[in-house]
Amino acid sequence: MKHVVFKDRVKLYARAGNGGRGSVSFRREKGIPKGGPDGGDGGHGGSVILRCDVNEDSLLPIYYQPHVKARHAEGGAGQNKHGANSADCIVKVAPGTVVIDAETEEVVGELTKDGEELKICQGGHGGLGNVRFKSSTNQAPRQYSPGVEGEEKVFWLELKLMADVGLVGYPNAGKSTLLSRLTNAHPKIAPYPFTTINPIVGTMEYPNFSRLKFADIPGLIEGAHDGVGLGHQFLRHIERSRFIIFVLDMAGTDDRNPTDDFMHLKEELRLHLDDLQYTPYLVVANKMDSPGADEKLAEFKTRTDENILEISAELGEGLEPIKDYLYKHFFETRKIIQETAELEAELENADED
Ligand SMILES: Nc1nc2c(ncn2[C@@H]2O[C@H](COP(=O)(O)OP(=O)(O)OP(=O)(O)O)[C@@H](O)[C@H]2O)c(=O)[nH]1
Ligand SMILES: [Mg+2]
Repeated sequence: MKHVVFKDRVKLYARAGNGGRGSVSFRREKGIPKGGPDGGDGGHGGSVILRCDVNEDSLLPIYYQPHVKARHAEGGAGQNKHGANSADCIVKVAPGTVVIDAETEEVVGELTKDGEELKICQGGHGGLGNVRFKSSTNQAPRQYSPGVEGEEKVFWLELKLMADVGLVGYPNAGKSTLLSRLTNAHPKIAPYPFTTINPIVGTMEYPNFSRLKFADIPGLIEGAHDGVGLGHQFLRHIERSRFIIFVLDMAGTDDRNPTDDFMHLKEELRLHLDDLQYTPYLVVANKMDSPGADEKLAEFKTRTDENILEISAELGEGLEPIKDYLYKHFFETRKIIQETAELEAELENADED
């Protein structure tokens, strides 16, 4: 079997810097025989901070370099010198990264917006120098405190792609072919199942420069919600899609029935996450150029009352209606909502006058 690396869930070992040790020192100057304590505090250790960066699109850099550390701070010194703080260690992550404490399995947070930060390991506080322990009864203290140790933790980072449209279908249905036709992406296309093993994102641009991001999600099969065919990993990506396109294989490759496929797919999504049944969707009948496709389409229409668009991704036929549908859904509906809101605001103002 092919060696498969899933880059959408990786481990991160993070360690913050220790605080510097407080100093024990006494003033020594000409003419001042018994100088008081002057040991400064230690510096503060750097923290480990994740920063969301839109230029990152995978967890691959972390997969290859899973250990991140902030440096330890410097100790304090005589003449009340504060030790230097150490810099934070900044780790760039892609938008859609979810951070999970590997020990407790708790979700610590997630980063979605460019520049957003999440502190995952707190740097240690600097220790106190002996000058801090001076009192009326203790004029020459020798006490100090060591710096606090920086936190050290292990995390799982999961990447949920954030796409406008997720392409969902059985293996071989032609999802990647469709992605390559609609967007700038160049996914691998082949006549065997599970060609796509990592989710891929492509961007479609309309003549007026409006853009939609598509995610090509690896083929789903029954039981995916239970982890069959690595289903869990893929279903996670669908959660974030604002719209779903079900791609059905009207050639019925491997003796499958596209109407049954459609019902299974919807059920898998619902079983994975109840809310997924409310994501708006479109059904496309792909491979309408193949023999027997018409009968399968007719069966679909008798067994369901879904609207279905007929296409041949391979021949690039029937794609305009998909683009138009999505344009209306994403841009015009939104515009109408906005215009209605503006109109209402205007009317309200008019009432007040
Ligand atoms: N006849 C015909 N074949 C198609 C069409 N679209 C895709 N195919 C073929 O179907 C096979 C599978 O296509 P892919 O795009 O790799 O399918 P996929 O859904 O991405 O498959 P996985 O990544 O394995 O889940 C390839 O051999 C394609 O050339 C179509 O419209 N008509
Ligand atoms: Mg594919």
